[in-house]
Amino acid sequence: MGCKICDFQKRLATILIMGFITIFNSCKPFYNTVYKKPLLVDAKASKRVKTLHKKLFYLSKEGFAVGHQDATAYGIGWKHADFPNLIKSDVYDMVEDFPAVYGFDISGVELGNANNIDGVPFNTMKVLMVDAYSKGGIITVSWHADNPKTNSNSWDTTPAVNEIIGEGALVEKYESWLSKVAAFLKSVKYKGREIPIIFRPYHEMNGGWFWWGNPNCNSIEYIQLWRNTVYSLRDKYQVHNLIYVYAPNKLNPNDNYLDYYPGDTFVDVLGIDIYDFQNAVEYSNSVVNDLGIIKNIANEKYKLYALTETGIHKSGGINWFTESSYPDQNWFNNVLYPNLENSGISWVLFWRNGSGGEQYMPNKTHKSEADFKAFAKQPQALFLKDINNIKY
Ligand code: BMA
Repeated sequence: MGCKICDFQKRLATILIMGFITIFNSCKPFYNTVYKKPLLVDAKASKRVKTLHKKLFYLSKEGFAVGHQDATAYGIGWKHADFPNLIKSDVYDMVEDFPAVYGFDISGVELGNANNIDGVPFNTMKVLMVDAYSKGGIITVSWHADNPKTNSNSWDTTPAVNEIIGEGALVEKYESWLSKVAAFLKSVKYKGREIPIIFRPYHEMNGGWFWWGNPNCNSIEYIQLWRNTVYSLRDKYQVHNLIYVYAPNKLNPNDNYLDYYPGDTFVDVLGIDIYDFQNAVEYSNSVVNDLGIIKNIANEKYKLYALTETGIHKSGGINWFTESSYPDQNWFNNVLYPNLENSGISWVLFWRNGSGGEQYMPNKTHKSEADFKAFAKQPQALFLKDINNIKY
């Protein structure tokens, strides 16, 4: 016959040990000597934002998260049609895993439109964002805002910034646009709370193709616009689920990365957009050079950094991936991976697989499918399952 008192003592001991383990785990400090407390733009950033920032930090020690713009919104030959029964993705079709980063663009939200510039309904976008977040995915949002002066699109380079800052005539109008941006970003909720979003507005400002870019807006105006946007979103509309990314386009010889930089207290992550215009050598040089510069700045400022847009591009909207003179079928392994390996970036985002000649990610049966599958197996290329396995 067993000793009841001994049994009781054993059970008590087990309960105490479990209790200690729980207390010990929950007391594990969020910050430590490796991951020091960052200076986030938003001092009131949600716990989820802080956790996302920490996740981006730790994953950059293992490799880089692989992202795709509009990953689940549409792809080659399909469009969120089967939604919500099926979440589809060109990446998943090739590698049986989702991207780790999901990009979305909120162009049109400022006008109260139902669909974004590429025909993605904002309601669908929200569900796709929440689905991605619930699976452990990272969400990033860009904003091809219309030109507030002309009401034409972002590529209308009529100067507008000086009218939406300071005493400008369109300040109120722009403020109402920001209120709609804020309302949308705050409305994306999972289990009742806002999901964390990496927000990358006013990108590629060192290029001349957007109304907020050089020379359509000078750096003083740009910085004011950026800061005002933060003041509105963060302070006026109390949006606390954002990580802010500053992302110029690839640096031309006379560009200084920090030319338009809004300041350390207004930027969380340093980004850059670099495309391969069918010149792998030039592309590699830019990636190595620009990421090298950003890495130094980021280390100095204790910030994260990322390759916020990339892919092979051909002006004129011809689908480069289906052309006979395709540049390098093994571009992902021959050109991209060697440049990104050990670069220290937190993520890379491939631009969208749209119709009408814009395809930056292969899809099933694409001539680079095998190459992409091999890329996905590279140790530092992290997809959704990989980032879910990282402890932080
Ligand atoms: C740009 C292009 C456009 C698109 C916009 C927003 O880079 O791809 O065709 O409308 O992004 O996604």
